Amino acid sequence: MKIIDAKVFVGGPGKNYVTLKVMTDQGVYGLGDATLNNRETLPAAYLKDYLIPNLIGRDPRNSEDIWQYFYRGAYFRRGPIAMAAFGAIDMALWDIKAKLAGMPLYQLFGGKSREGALVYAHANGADLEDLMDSIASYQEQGYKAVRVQCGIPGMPTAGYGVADKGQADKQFITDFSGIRPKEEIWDADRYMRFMPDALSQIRERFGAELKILHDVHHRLLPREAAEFAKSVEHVGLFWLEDPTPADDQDALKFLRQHSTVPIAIGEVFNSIWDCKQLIENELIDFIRVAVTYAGGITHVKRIVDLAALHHVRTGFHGAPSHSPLCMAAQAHLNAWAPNFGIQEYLTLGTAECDALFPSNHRMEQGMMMVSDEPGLGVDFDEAEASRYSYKPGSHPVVRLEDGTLWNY
Ligand code: GCO
Ligand code: MG
Repeated sequence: MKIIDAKVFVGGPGKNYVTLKVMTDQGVYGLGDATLNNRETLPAAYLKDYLIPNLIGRDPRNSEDIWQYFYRGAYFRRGPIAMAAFGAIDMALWDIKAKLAGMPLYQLFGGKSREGALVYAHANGADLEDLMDSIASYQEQGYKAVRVQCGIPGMPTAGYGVADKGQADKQFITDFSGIRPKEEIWDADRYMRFMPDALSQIRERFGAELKILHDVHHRLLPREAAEFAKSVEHVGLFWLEDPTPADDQDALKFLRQHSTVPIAIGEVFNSIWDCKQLIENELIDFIRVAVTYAGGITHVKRIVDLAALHHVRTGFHGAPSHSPLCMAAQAHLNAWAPNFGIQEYLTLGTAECDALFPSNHRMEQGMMMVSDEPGLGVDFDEAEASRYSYKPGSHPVVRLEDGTLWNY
């Protein structure tokens, strides 16, 4: 069996999905995702200029050897662009393998460990009142877990993950007004004064059952993060996400000495080497890698297995920018993983997106139900794809009030 061709498509409804289609001489094809948010053209170029010419002619069933060939063959290790490109090929090859077996992908990992995967939605508000309404609306839709982000009084710009007043139900996607990032202001003192009490009020209003998550988005210093974590312990958070940038993995030891709040880190990591120390030293409780950004199923499954040895559960990244193909790969891992924790979920569900990526993956009462179709269980409509093209966009950058550059 041989790979005879592969094509890359860039575009989508309000996003720049990078979709790889790998064709074989037996008519079976596989789909993979290389959507690196805000840098989408780069994995697409890597795929087209280097990887695809070296993929044609290979046996698609040898997904391990092909992964090693590209990873080791690059000589220069890791990096989000390369790992997203390898990830797309890897996903497509697992899709082919499972289609050949006539089984949904999770069967090749060891079958189902659960019927549905718990997901969390994104509630937000320009102020606490808006945020409370947003949480209530997700609860009404059946969500059992909600990430809560709130505008901070006195802070000149809204803050991470927060929409304008009355706009909380708008999905957060990239700003497509151009390639030059907007700027936001961060003020740790105002945040530290406001957010712990806001979280307490949310717990009081919604009661003990709601799983509450909060994302600091890499903005605190290690000492501030420890103080913050300590001050929200009584809230009983499901997790506190990215309290510090985590480039300095040792810094998390300090936080751990001061608080038992569950910590989730890893959405910006792209290899097992980025999280090995955090996992082995048991400095985190949830690993947040995404199958696309971290080299595909072959590599992420290794991370999940390492995490399982250290009581670290999964909480895969699933921001609005993630393609349904990445979400499907994660749905199959979620169905199997003995150490599954939760899944961030925002992608599926718009009519245009469903038309581009038809699938039977579905949501039921705050749980993601995996498709039983052979393979990843997602198709790609090329005629729909021809309606979309690449749109330049960017994440904001963040500064302190005096102009110092900070972490988005
Ligand atoms: C999350 C993330 C995202 C990122 C985005 C960057 O927890 O979902 O923090 O919102 O900001 O994925 O591309
Ligand atoms: Mg995050």
